[in-house]
Amino acid sequence: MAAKHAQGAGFSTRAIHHAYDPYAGDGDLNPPIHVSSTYTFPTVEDGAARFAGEQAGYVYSRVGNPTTVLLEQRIADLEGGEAALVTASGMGATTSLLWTLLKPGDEVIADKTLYGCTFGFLNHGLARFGVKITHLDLTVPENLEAAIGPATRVVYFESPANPNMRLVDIAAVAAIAHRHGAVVVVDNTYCTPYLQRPIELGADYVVHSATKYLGGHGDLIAGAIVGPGEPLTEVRFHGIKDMTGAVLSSQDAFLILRGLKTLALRMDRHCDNAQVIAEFLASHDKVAVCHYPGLPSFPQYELGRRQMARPGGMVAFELKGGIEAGRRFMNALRLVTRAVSLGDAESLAQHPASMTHSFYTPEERAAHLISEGLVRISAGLEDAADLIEDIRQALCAA
Ligand code: 7XF
Repeated sequence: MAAKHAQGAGFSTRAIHHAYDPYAGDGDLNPPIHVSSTYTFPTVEDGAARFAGEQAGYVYSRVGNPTTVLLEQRIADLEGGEAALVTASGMGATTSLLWTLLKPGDEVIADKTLYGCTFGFLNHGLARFGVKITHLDLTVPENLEAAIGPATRVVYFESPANPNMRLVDIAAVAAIAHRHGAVVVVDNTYCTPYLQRPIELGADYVVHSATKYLGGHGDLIAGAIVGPGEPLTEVRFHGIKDMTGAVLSSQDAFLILRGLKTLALRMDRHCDNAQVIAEFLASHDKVAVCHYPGLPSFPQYELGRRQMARPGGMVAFELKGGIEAGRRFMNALRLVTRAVSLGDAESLAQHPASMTHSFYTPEERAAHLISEGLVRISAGLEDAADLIEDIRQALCAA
């Protein structure tokens, strides 16, 4: 059966086949989309046994649906984790996990740079419920050793960080966190498991905005959590079922299953295009700095080569003319599309200080290493020559 043949197979084979047997059921090549919110019980005793967890079977789609469960099995396999949960958004993944792991009095140590709404959730959400939030520069793992204490329950970061591309040494940070009894959560949205597998490097949990590369086509909002089986069961029955209700629809789960089939192909093309864009920007005389882990000038180039298979599809840069030049550049773009989000077929450009990271105050952005003039490009799947031509003419206008 294809599902069995996929065991131990390569990444793309598993992304296409893992956990689904096309010869079973009606023989559908594609897994069917299960559209039931609720499931029937042959008898009242069966219903009670399913609620008690004593009988296998579905109960209600807020706790599981065959289409979303297949997606969970596939994502867990690709990330090298024991189990996964899919959620209604990337924020649904982070919030469902942290609401489950934390209690008042606990501390979260997070990197200085985080996606804007994650920063908002920690500092304006969790902090109101008695959780202490500490931001450190985790690009220097020794900073964690100096600050971690008995109340530190979670160490949380993105690598590369959105939007400034700073990398965190996952293995080094995990080793310190584990010595002190804390768990490590890595937001792997920028990389996907094709480029980086944090659990294999020592992280305990991975979260994703599946809205991005995993879905890959800009047509849905979704998230995922990967981690050890038993704690994730608690996240399913507590964090998702009771606290956030951030349940993914089976229709969107199907679209992500479809997206995963081409994940490796797409990621390679995103990386190819990003490398060309980054090299072009880095050599342009209007550009002050270009942040991309595939440039030898990138301060953490060696770390990137060690923990990422390739440098990814995201590029950030600053123009010598600062924020005003950045605005002129963005407004002059014709092919690269002005929009937030990332990981779509279309190349997208956005200005973090006024868009994705506008949830930080200007003072917070300065303290968290997000400069006002930074422009972010998500390299799409178009022809590199057309992207360079557009970026070249927009730089002229800047
Ligand atoms: O809830 P979402 O699916 O939008 O995912 C939240 C999220 C979590 N982690 C990272 C690293 C993310 O980049 C995101 C969403 N970021 C978009 C962006 O940076 O363009 C959101 C547009 S405001």
